[in-house]
Amino acid sequence: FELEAELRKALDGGGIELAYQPIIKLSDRLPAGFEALLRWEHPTRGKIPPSEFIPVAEESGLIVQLGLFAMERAARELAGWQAMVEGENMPFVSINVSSQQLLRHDLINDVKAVMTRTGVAPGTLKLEITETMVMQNPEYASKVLARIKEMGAGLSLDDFGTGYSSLAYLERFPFDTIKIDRSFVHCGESQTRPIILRSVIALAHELGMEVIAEGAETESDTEQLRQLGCEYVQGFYYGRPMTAQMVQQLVRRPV
Ligand code: G
Ligand code: G
Ligand code: MN
Ligand code: NA
Repeated sequence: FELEAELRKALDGGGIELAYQPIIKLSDRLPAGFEALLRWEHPTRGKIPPSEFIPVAEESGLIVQLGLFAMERAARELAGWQAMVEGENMPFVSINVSSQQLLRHDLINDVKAVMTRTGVAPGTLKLEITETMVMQNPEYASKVLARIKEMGAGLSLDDFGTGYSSLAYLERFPFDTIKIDRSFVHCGESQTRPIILRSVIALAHELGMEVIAEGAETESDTEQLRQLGCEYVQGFYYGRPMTAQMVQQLVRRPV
């Protein structure tokens, strides 16, 4: 079984889809947007998790094509959902970007082309970028991200709280959103974690950024995050990654 060859085949012939996980606004408990996540259903092997095929895609360079596919598909589906709702309730979609797309490919023109072709509302297509990606070439990354921001795409700093989480990233790059990593969101009995979370959330807000907490799995996680000032959560408590069809139902008839 050659994963790389199979992935290439799937990209040309089908089997790669997107799942969407709702990002809930805590003030009204409605989905404000969705994170698009790649899914691969192999004809004989069944579901292959991203943790298996993303590394293969990155090593082979297929990630560039895969990432473009995901961006185009997500934007197209988003434009369809936006056509069904009122202006102020426009959902957004955020899409994961890999370092090869950011650093070794023409991400600026890809984003511009996708936004033009699909006609998504300004500011509603967001890119998720990790600190590890920008760290590889901060100089270049900051230029690319500034251009992408100017074009009207959103920028989320993904996996915040892992790695170095240098505060310099908040100052140096034009992120409008931080996504607190799920390894950092559950407070349990910890005395210190809520203090750190509250400060990080307040800091982000004072810098004009929004905060999404990832991996909220229970009612009590969610309630605690609300009390700490967090406005958005993404996690199994409110919803697992779902099909585009399910999103359409959700957007049309909010629960
Ligand atoms: O949904 P799940 O937990 O299985 O996703 C695992 C990881 O796969 C995500 O955290 C993300 O880093 C990666 N991933 C999913 N979709 C994409 C994508 O479209 N592009 C890139 N580069 N990574 C993705
Ligand atoms: O790396 P990134 O932040 O893009 O990863 C998002 C991943 O986190 C998705 O694969 C998604 O399936 C997973 N995820 C989302 N919510 C939860 C949750 O509440 N618990 C756990 N364990 N994983 C989650
Ligand atoms: Mn992500
Ligand atoms: Na994350």
